[in-house]
Amino acid sequence: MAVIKEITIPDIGDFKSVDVLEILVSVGDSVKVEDSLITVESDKATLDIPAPYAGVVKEIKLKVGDKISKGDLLLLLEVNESATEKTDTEKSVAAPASVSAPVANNTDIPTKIEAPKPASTHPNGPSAAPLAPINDGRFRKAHASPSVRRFARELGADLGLIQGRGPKGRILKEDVQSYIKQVLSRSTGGQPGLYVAELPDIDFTKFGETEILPLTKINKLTGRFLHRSWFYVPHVTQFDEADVTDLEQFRKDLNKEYASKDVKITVVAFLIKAVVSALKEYPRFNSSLDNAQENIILKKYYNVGVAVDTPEGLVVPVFKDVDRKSLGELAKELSEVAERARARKLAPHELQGACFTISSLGGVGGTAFTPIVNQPEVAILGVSRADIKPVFQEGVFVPRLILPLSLSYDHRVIDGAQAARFTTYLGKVLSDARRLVL
Ligand code: CAO
Repeated sequence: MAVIKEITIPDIGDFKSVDVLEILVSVGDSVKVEDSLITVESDKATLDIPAPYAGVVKEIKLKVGDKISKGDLLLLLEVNESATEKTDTEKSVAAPASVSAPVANNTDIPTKIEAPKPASTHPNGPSAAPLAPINDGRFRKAHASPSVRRFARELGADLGLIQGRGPKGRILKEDVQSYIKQVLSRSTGGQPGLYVAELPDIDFTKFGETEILPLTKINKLTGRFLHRSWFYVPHVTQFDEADVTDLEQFRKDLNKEYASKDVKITVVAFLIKAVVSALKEYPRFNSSLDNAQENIILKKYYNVGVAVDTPEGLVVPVFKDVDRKSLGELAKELSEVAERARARKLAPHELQGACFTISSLGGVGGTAFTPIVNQPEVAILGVSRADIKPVFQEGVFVPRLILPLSLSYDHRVIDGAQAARFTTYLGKVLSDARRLVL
């Protein structure tokens, strides 16, 4: 006889109040004992919660993003009563099915999901596109749930080569599928696939003393996003200079006025204003390329990300609707948000929805750099330290404060001439600061 069983979160050891990352079943699905039901993630690892019985999913009581702990109700499962008398094997699955950690030095990596190594060519035969052989180190470091790891192993897909489109860059089952499709389609098109040579595991202690410094969570997440952008976006960087002599004087004057309001007008606040003006003049810079690479999605809102250097690594909070904010409001928000970023107190929504990013290293130094486009945006403005330079004006050299600009852009969306026009325009508005605040 069929009965409805309440399936709760089993004892998952150190995992308390962890995030539900993925729900792996839907209402109406039939599951077998040990099939993965959901994936959760803590700071250290991801793990799948398995089905303790075989049955049909009747109702799901959680959603992605919920925080769960032992005993929380997961779902209602219709099971045959005889199946609820657990066998010895079934009892052993009260604990999570498998755990995987994105951290390279984590020792909890399960051996039970390790499948035999695939051959270096796809099983379809010698004419099929070569799949790069799985590099175990790279595979282990990839951010994916145990079920996706198992799936990738079965297909012989190296997770280390796959770009994740899930939350926090996690690799989803669909990402593995589209990777395989891509490799296969390359073979049918007669084009050679992108074959990345394996990274050798090097024992540096052979050459001298070393120390292991684990990357922070932010380092790892940022690294994945940057790598993805670097991989997909054909980058070009346009360098230019803006004469900010008058802007700097204006900023100093304003700061005298604002001193009593406890707000410091920074260079970055002006840069945000200048960027909005340039995005309005050149709307193609306020766009994204769709994944099919068929259309450009133009945005009619103005959200600007600003890279903030924190002790844990680089974060990019997003300042929303900056076209509607005054210079004073932007300056205040910038200092408040940068402070919270450094204290790791930003909410996820504060890091989303940017149209364009500014990376200012002006407070640190340097003359130019080549920032990586924060994909799906199509351009990023790098700003270096302003310096006094001699500028030839009306027959004489005069000292002017010159701000170096480095605009990296996605060459699939933006042509070189457009980029040069964009930075020329930026230079013009930055040299005429009063127009910016009108
Ligand atoms: N030229 C000359 N001086 C500059 C300048 C520039 N382009 N930009 C800032 N400065 C000055 C400021 O005026 C300030 O001087 P005072 O204290 O005398 O007024 C000083 O440098 C410090 O500025 P700051 O950089 O701390 O503050 P900011 O408001 O200009 O920038 C923020 C804020 C959050 C952008 C910055 O603190 C930061 O984190 N920058 C690093 C971003 C980064 O890491 N990018 C790299 C990403 S790519 O790997």
